[in-house]
Amino acid sequence: MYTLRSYFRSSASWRVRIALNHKGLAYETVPVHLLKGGGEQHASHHHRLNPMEQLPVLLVDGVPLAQSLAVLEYLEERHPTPALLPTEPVLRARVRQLSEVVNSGIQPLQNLFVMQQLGVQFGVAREAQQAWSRFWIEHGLRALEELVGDTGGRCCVGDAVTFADLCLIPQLYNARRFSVAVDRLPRLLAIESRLVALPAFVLAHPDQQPDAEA
Ligand SMILES: N[C@@H](CCC(=O)N[C@@H](CS)C(=O)NCC(=O)O)C(=O)O
Repeated sequence: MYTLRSYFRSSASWRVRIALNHKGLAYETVPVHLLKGGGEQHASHHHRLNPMEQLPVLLVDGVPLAQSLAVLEYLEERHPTPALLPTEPVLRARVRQLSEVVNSGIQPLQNLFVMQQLGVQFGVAREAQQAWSRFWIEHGLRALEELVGDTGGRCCVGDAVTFADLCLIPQLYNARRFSVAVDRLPRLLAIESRLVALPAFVLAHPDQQPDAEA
């Protein structure tokens, strides 16, 4: 029923992998390499599935769904338990707020295509591209660190796993890849240490994916 077009290090794909695992849903992974041959996401077959030429794409009986948060909302509606959103409306909005800090406030600014275009269109050197990404990751994660001071318990919002946690974990992984000083984010690190022990998160980690590379 479910096929996930994914790349092992894609943070947006990672969010969906955690959700599928958390809800105990079987799925087949179809790896799409984001770098090989200029990026398989730009191939015409993938373009037809997602004209944004991005991952993830979740095929539901062959119907392509993209934009990871829309996919998470679909999974939550179709498979409500175990839930990834609280029931109380303000808390649901909080979860979505925190998720969007990552989804629209960080990830799009540090995405591969943005960095590539900084180089190709504007002649930005590799080190400066990295500094650009690091800046946006630090900016967003510091906001998240403050926010979980109000909303957080064992997880980003309260004590149960929500969409916000699914967004946080891959973004912290990216932060380390860009040499962000994550030790300045103690609340986020404490939440991370609890989440990474959960089976749904363990199985979704890039190292566990069929296309994992050293
Ligand atoms: N808002 C989108 C972001 C999707 C996205 O940027 N995916 C990245 C991987 S995490 C991608 O496919 N990048 C391809 C590229 O930059 O060319 C979502 O949540 O699905």
